[in-house]
Amino acid sequence: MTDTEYDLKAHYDKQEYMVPMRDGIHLCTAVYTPKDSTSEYPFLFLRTPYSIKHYGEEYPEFSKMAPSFEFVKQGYIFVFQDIRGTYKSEGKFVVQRPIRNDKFDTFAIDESTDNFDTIDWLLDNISGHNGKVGQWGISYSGWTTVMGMIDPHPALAASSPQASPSDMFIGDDWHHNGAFRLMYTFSWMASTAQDRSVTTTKAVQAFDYGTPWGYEFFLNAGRTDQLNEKYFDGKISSWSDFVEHPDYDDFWQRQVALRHLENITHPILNVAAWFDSEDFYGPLSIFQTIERTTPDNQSSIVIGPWSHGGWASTDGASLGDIKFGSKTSLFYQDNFVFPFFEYHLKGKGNWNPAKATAFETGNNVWRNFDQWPPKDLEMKNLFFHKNGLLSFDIPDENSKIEFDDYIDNPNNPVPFSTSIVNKAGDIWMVEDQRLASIRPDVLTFQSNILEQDITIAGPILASLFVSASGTDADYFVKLIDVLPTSNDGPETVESNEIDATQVEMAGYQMLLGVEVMRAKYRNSMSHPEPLIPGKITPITFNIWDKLHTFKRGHRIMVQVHSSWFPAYDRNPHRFMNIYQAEGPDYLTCKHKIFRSSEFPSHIKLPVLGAASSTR
Ligand code: PG9
Repeated sequence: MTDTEYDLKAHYDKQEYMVPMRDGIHLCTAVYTPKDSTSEYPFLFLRTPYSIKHYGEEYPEFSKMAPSFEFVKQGYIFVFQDIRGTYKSEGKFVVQRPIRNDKFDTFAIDESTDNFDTIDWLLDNISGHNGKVGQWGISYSGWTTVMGMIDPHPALAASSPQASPSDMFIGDDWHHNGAFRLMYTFSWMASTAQDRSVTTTKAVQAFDYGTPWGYEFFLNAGRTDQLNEKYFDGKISSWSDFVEHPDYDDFWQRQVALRHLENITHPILNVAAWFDSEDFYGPLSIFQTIERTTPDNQSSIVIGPWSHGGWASTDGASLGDIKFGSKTSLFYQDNFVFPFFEYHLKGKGNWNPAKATAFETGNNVWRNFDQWPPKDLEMKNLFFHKNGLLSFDIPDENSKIEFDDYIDNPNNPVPFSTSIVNKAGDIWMVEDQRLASIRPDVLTFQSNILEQDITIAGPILASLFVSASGTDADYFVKLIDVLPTSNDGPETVESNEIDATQVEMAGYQMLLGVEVMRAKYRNSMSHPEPLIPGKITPITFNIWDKLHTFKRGHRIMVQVHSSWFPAYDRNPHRFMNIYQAEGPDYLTCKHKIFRSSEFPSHIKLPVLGAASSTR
């Protein structure tokens, strides 16, 4: 039998149940049980707000059942549930419902109690199980997996949260360092968060943007705080909740999953992707929090060169124009997620992973580390210099007039991608930055041609000294790997980088990492402070982790700019509630980025010593 011939109905029975929760609400739950009754099987559980999709007697494609086909072949009891308030489940949907305040209130509910109550019900009502439950899910379902890890049911034997957000104000779907991710949040809310009055099996009608070009749509969309009324007849109450909380207040802090991750002692497999445009901060911070709070944990992380969920939806051999030399998703499926659950739920095979396994882009190899970030890192400063040079030498000019400047016009913001789209996707996370480099509102610094490989492993920090003519501003910092051009000399060019099929890659500026800081949050996300026009101000922030080798013959590039639209909303350059900004509020702003010995703007690279990992 080949994978494509597999007949799910011949191997699995299906039942759909309305499972009661402790407050009397029922959640729609589909259970697929192996027909083979000679063995007992563990549950593999997934909870989603996006619909279990196949209701009644309908079966999904077998490839949609599990993290890989191997699970289906080996036999599990697959359980899928619409979470509270979504699709066929009763109750009210609350986007990322916070953990209940009072854990002693026996009727208080949240996603963690719904998780617990469902597992309890499954154990009592489904026959043929072995008493063990594994839970997994990507993104929102990764987050519900994390909720299940909080005060877990004793039968929960293994959890794999994959690309789960952890903090929606700091670094996941809705905001990064307080800057609002306009395009993504709008499309997500339009499809997932519309208030409903009755249970349904149908998705809402796709939103009609009236143009394929999101840049144009959002430039003309109007005040962010009025978009719910304007486009959705006020039916997205979460949009209104969001815009009523422009700063990092209790509304946002109560949703932070990390606050509840204590004593997580059961086995955990965290999964993250280097080029995840939605949730990279989440899985990394979840892993790191468990490391900190639970010294005797059984948690590990695998980080691959994928887009959001790409390890389950692609073979992982490439992303956009970038090739990774092997099918990295299949490597992960066969060596991580399948053995993890087989071992912990069935006692089969072995599970003894490194604490962190990460794919090194640039060199295209998997590496094992006994901690993340690895030991033996040397933080090396890469300074901005005149004429767009980036160098490890500290600038020697001791002058306040050593700076580069640009004017950001919010009515002509820097586009986040060259694609004409109104939903972002992920390819922009590795997109060629050449078109950004030539814009006058983007500053570009690049190193000389590297004479030897430089491998970085861990968090990259941006440290800017800026002044602005306005009272608020955004600063985006991008780290880029510049591939050799034929002018760089044949001896510096790896033969597999510029070949007949990849000529366009010569000089390619591959985006590697990017982050923004909304300047009013530079000292506190909860207590914004204006910039003082013209005053030199330090702004530092994390542009998060990478494992990457800049190869000999390449250059390292950094770009700095002040808009990236419509991935992020525009900063009006006025200290105000940006959700209320409209036409005349948007001012052009002159930005200066300083590069003297007194104000040495730079990025800090975590340079890896040779002996810190195994391959
Ligand atoms: N990144 C999406 C999400 C996760 C959690 C909350 C809201 C959105 C997702 O892909 O599910």
